[in-house]
Amino acid sequence: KILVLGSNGQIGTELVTALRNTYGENNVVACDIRRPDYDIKNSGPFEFVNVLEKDILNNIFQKYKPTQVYLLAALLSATGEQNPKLAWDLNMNGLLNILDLAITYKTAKVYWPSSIAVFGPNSPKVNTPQYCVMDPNTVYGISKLAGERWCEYYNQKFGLDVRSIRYPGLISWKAAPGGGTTDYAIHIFHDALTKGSYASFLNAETELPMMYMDDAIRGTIQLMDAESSKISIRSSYNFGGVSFTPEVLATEIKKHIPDFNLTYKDNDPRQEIANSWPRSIDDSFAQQDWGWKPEFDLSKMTVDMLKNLQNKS
Ligand code: VAH
Repeated sequence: KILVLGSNGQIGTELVTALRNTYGENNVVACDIRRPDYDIKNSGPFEFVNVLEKDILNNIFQKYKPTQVYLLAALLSATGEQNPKLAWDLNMNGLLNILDLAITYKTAKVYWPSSIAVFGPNSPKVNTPQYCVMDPNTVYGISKLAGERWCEYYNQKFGLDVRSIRYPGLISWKAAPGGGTTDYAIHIFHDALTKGSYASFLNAETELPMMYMDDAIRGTIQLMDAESSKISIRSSYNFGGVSFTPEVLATEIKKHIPDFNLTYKDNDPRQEIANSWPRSIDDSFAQQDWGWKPEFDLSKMTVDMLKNLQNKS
């Protein structure tokens, strides 16, 4: 059995579907603190799980004896800044609970997402390398950097096969985003279609590393399927897709919606978070170790987002 904890989130929603397509619906157990409210087709097994309740978690491991566990439950950057102690508690103790139970129940593989949020103001901004100064100044980033250290520790000390990717901002249409700084790049598409305009909370020059969800899901499964001997990074892999600013994204959208109008809101706290992050990522380790290669550039992503959002509404 495969457990996906945080199955209702932006990544979890799509990862559950992808894993069920590969391993069979009844072999992937969706776990979250609330039932999926989006998709009645998601009829596979579901468990109410709070990753901070170790006794409930222990019962779930006991019941399913999972061969793989994906821990996606977390508070993201913007929400985390509104609730720092909860963000630290959930992101950190949730991970430690899973790492311990994976050892106890001899789980073959564990997946845990990190983020470009582990980089900070003094990290190199362009083509940020796998190894460099990392001074994250959001609780989310601090928890992800600490989490990476713990993952590598459990691999080295206990031989746990835990794998991780530093996701850039992820763009998708199936599930709503959850409190991230990069979410402007999702809302802009919804508003372009429904209102013909969007007011961005990040300024025109804010270039951030982004990736289409299809690429992120494919890369995640590619990493999990790779031979363990090929995995040279046990903290978390840099992962690059495409970098752009709100201005560049709006220009791309205008190719399809010519009178789309982008405006800017200032004084949003997310601007400060975005300013601390890289503009682009060097993911040569992922390319070399397990053959990573993105498929969606900005133009292909824009076409796919607009097409699917139009069909969805
Ligand atoms: C966030 N979408 O904005 C997440 C992600 C790199 C960004 O970690 O917090």
